[in-house]
Amino acid sequence: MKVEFNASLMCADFGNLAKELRLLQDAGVDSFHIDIMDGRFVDNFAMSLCDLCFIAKVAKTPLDVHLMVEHPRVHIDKILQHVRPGDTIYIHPESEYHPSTTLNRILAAGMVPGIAINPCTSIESVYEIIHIAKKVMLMTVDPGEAGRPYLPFVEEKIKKLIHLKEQLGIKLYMDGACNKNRICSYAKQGVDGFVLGTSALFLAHCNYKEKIKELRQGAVQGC
Ligand code: S6P
Ligand code: MG
Repeated sequence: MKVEFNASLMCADFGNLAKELRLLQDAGVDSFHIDIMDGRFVDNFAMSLCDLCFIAKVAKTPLDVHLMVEHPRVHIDKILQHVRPGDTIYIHPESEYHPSTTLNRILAAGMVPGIAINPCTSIESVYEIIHIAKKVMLMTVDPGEAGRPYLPFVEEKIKKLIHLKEQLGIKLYMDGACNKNRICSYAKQGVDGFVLGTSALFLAHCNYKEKIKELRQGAVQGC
């Protein structure tokens, strides 16, 4: 099974965003990961609606919108106006009183509903909502910024979800500090995709095409 690579655009060169999108597309990334923040759920702003609107207009690659905002139900209609059918929208169940309502709105609009869960959120506390989500993205760092330290205690949760994913009918993704070694190891164990930020893709003088090829080989053959 092909491992998915989602390029975290908040790590790209915003002065040359159109060129970055072209290069990443040519390199064969599977989606553009768009981190939208409100400065409340996390202490940062990163990307917002104008960025999403521009990217959705020019990109051929599917979008992977990661909402790190309080009460996403308040903003979901604005987000849904800009994405294209089949794009994925992740909400954090920790940020919503009734996450099932918001996920069902995403589903009804023809998008793929996903949940992103913080390192300190247990599977047990989101188990019911996983039945609506098609994708679960495990944060392996505290969300808000690129380049944050990996939190090793999430490993137990990743293994539990790998074990449950078939039964739950979900795909499993990792976001945060996904470096080459972690990608090799977790792809082999059954994680379906990885968000690539400063740990694997947005490195100084990186040739995206060569790097994606190298990471794909590692995911299949091991490091
Ligand atoms: C930030 C956001 C992430 C980062 C990505 C950066 O919380 O949700 O998607 O952009 O994790 O990757 P890295 O390798 O710099 O940690
Ligand atoms: Mg993210």
